[in-house]
Amino acid sequence: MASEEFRKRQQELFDHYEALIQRRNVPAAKFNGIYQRYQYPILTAEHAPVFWRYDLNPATNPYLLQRFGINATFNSGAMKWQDKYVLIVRVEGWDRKSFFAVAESPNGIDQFRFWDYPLVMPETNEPDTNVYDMRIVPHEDGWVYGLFCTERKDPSALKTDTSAAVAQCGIARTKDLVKWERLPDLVTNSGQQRNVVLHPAFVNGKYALYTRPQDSFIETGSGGGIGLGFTDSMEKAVITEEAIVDPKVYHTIKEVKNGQGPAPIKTKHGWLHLAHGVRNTAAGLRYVLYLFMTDLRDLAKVIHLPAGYFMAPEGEERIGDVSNVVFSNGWIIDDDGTVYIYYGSSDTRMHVATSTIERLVDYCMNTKPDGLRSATSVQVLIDLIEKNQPYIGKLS
Ligand code: M1P
Repeated sequence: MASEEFRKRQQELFDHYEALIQRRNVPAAKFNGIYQRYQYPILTAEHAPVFWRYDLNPATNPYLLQRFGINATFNSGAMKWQDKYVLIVRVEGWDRKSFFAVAESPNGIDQFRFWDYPLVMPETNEPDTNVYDMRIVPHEDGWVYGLFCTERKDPSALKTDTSAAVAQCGIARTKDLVKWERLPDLVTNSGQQRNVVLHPAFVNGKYALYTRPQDSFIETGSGGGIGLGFTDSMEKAVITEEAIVDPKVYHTIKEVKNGQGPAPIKTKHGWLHLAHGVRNTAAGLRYVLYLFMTDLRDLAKVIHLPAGYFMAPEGEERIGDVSNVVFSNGWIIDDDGTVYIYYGSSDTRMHVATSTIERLVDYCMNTKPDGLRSATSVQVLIDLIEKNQPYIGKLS
């Protein structure tokens, strides 16, 4: 029999949870014309159902203690599924293990509610220590693929080194987002892979994958850049050659490393890509998002690459478990051209920003590329000021 206090606290937990889920999101005050941020994060650790976190039986949990702690909900794959906006969320427990769980919303900007059970991801013969950052892609072959990072302890690490890991690309597929078939991990020539993304269409009868070859777990070393490779099959995916499509570049937002975000969107002007770029600072790594476009006929050819970042961490986004990070591995495009950009901030929570295909393509095609020197940036600014002379101080 539950105590009065137990019942009261239980009621508070349910009320708090329901109020959080029902809270309507509102556009943030600031708007840069490119995309609209929203005031509230769409998912936080507190969005995890009460029945995931508490044993609700007063006989086995008389003090109503939290039994399964959720630390963060971030870096989510995204797709439209049966008219709902669904995220395959990276949920991380207090034990530091990440797993996937589906959250759905009726409108893409608020009321995200987790499905009752987390996703059960089958393992290969080599069990995963940690899985995260799924890119979910409905491919033209009829399957919905989830490509994610699988992390295992580095078998060649010294005994004293208890943090060295090997990251590789795990692959699974589904028809209903509930039952997943695990396929063998991607095989490439690179010792480590993260941020591998399946292109949604066949290319010359092959599956195309964006990769991110790297030498060690954190450092990309010689392999930095977004690569592109092809495989005949996803049931035994092997990439023998990776062409670097978008390299890391000195003194840019992707000086240290970069990685493809979600699968690119096809537009009439080219494939639209969202990616993250990383640079180093005295305060540690800084992760920002950027956009670029590739040729419709030649996926390896970058045709538009605006200078700098498209989105950088702001306000509370700047702070979390790994501060100064925005990271995206999911976006949804609606039939009316609205784009929902889902991004995680500082490895802690999820947000949405909205835009349209027209605005994002305009941004890509009409923002100057990086001239790679201060002087070239100054010239771009002067050109704009001069172009603006007839309009300064007047409303158009
Ligand atoms: O902690 C920041 C990000 O670090 C990794 O990204 P990358 O492979 O580009 O360094 C990922 O672990 C990502 O999940 C994380 O947000």
